[in-house]
Amino acid sequence: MSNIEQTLSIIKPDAVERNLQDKIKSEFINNDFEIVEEKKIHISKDEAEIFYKVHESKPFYKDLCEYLSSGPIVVMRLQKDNAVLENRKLMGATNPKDADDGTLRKKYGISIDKNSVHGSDSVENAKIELDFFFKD
Ligand code: IDP
Ligand code: MG
Repeated sequence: MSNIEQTLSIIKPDAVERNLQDKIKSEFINNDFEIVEEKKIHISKDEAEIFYKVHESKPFYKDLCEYLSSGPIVVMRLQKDNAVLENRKLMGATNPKDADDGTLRKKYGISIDKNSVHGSDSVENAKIELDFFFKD
């Protein structure tokens, strides 16, 4: 049975800065994701703090919010069968050093903070995160 889901993907500032957005977008398309909506934006630190609120208590929270608001990002509404899990698999581990060969973070990530992509971690969070960027 099919289980079509949507999930949020973000191409983070380190990847946009290196002009990797087309390469990363073709990885999604080649892996049968549909890019339903996308936009290139530059969010403020306040917006990043709301987006990453779940990490508020972490020691890296401030740096993380400064980083996500440090330059343009590309946000995408991705759709596929089991999109949330499939995107997490394609992204690879949080730390590019630990990511499997062939994953986006292994191929493009620089470090644990500059790891090139974000992906929602559950169907519930995907809804919240998609609403945050694509209110319609
Ligand atoms: P995820 O992006 O793989 O879901 P999370 O644990 O949700 O990982 O963390 C969100 C983001 O915070 C990561 O993508 C990474 O950029 C950053 N981050 C996570 N852990 C650390 C850390 O220990 N030091 C610095 N940055 C971190
Ligand atoms: Mg996460």
